[in-house]
Amino acid sequence: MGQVEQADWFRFCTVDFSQLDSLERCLGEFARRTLDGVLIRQVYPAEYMREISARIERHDPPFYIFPQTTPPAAARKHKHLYGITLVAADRSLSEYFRVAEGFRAHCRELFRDGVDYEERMRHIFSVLGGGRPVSLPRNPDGQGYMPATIRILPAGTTIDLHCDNNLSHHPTYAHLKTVCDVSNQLSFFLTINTPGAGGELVVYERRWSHNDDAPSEYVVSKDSSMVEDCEWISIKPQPGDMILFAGGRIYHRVAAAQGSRPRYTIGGFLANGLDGKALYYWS
Ligand SMILES: O=C(O)CCC(=O)C(=O)O
Repeated sequence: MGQVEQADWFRFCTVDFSQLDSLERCLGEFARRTLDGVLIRQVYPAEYMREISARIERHDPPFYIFPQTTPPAAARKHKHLYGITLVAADRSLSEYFRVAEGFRAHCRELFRDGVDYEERMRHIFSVLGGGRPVSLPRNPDGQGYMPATIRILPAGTTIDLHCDNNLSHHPTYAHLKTVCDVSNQLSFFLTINTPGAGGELVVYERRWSHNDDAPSEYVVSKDSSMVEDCEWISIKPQPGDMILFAGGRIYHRVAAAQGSRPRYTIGGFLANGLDGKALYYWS
């Protein structure tokens, strides 16, 4: 089945950052499943994103690169992250929490002359959550989780088909599951740079079901045959735009980037605290 422009299976709205208040409490709609995604335009000016792209290109500040590559510049040819995700980290999580602390400092430095990235995300989530507090989860030792990762996709690379509810099967999610409802997590990312062509977020009509995963099995990417008969929509946010969508239960992928400029995004996940009050974000 082909692409559809508007779909009743993907309820989506687009607003300008200056109209953010019109999204007040929209997280309730995500919870009731009457909303599947929002695109917030110009969360940062496109011009500022060009400056942030140039810094990422220069590896300034010197973020931790995953996977580790020697020399660091060799990573450029391949898909890689600045920072590390919970599912990529080793089970002890000592590396994860160490990298998280460095990432937060580097991220503040990356946005040093604009609005701080974490501050802006927390503000947006708080408005969307009707004024609820927004926190970074912390482990029992008080160490903070990764607030986001920067995803770098050079030409030809993709993020394959997946559904983020599957991530919580990974053993490294054990503590996070005691803090927030990871089975209804939302995905968000801010686009820093778009490649010349490609790099769209493709969302499918297919919804996640427990039966899709072998019991408690985490898989990096799902077989594309799962969506071959499904309708789909592709979305290409522009630099400075942020998207938040129900990536926990909607199958999605990122199409191959093309051209000489890589695709840069920064993002993570958002979920309701089990106490019913706070919202939590992590990567
Ligand atoms: O484009 C990105 O940064 C990641 C998109 C994605 O697959 C996700 O948010 O789960």
